[in-house]
Amino acid sequence: MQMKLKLTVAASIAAFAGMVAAQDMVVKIGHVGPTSGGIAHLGKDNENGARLAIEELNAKGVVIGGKKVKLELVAEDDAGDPKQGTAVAQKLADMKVAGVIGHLNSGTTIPASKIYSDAGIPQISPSATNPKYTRNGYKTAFRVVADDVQLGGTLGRYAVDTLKGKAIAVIDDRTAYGQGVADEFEKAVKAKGGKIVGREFTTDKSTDFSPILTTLKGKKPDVVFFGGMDAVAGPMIRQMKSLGIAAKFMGGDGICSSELAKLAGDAMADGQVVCAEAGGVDGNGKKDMEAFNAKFKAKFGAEVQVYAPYVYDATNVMVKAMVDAKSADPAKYLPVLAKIQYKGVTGNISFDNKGDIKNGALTLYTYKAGKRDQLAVVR
Ligand code: ABU
Repeated sequence: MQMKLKLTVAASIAAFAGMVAAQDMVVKIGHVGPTSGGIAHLGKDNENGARLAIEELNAKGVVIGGKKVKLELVAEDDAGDPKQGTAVAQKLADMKVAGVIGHLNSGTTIPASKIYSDAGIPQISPSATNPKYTRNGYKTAFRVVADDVQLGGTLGRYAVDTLKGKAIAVIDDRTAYGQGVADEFEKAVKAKGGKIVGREFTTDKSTDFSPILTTLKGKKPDVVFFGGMDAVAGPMIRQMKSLGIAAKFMGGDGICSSELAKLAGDAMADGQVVCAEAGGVDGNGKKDMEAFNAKFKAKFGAEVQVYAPYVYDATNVMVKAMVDAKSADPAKYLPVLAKIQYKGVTGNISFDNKGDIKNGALTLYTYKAGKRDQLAVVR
């Protein structure tokens, strides 16, 4: 009899808990990146940054406007393709997600930003660096990393001042990111009095670079800059070695991944590659970033590629804005997001009136023994 009573009480408690859980407000947050195709490793890295943030927030418990909230990640794949990017953006807008973290590529982020703006949905890109993203006047567009003007400019000055490049060649993949960062690099090299000996083009899906590398070889470059992503840069470094081009190889954040060392294999000499991540921390901030990297590796069994910590922070920033605004309604939390002050694993985050991060940093890296090796954090 007593046992039966105990079971009935336990069942009632479970039913009540279920009722409470059922009443939790669900807030959907979209994440978009290329989780298929040549840079799927980067897309998954970003997506896992969002997943980690949302799991931790749900475990801690999020209350918005007095209501317990369950955050739900809606993870979408745009394959790095502008058309698929806008299709996925429209799907998220139709689903009325409360906000979007993404996309990863500038070429998808920029066209998608119009759709989010029209729908009034806040968007934070953790990695798209083409300046145009925040120059369209969309109040919904935010970015937690530096842009290509800063990236290309810093790398161009580094090529002339520090690497002492005398004959600098430039290649880009004709994407919004690759071409943009290469143009900024070239501008900075010329402003420093450096010499550009050649400019060649490829695509973000190419695998054979022999024709353009052979043309550049004749110009005897001591530095080759590539505007594009690691999946193309790795084989390009291999083919440079096969052709006997012993130049330094530079690139922006798109090549600056953990994966690049594997993609280039033994063709990459220690110190040969110099690249820059469009963010970074120094001093005491390094401990938090290292702790994040260790936690990420323990959970997903993979090194951070580039931007997982920026996605993690972007997700936390968006949810903090909802909590502070006491509402997940985009119209209500958007003005709070625009004025947010947040200290994350990637440093302090606040936005200027365009939606760009204030006082954004860059981290210059090289590779030694197949691992990224930090050279400097610059602002
Ligand atoms: N920023 C490098 C990778 C993403 C992009 O801007 O296309």
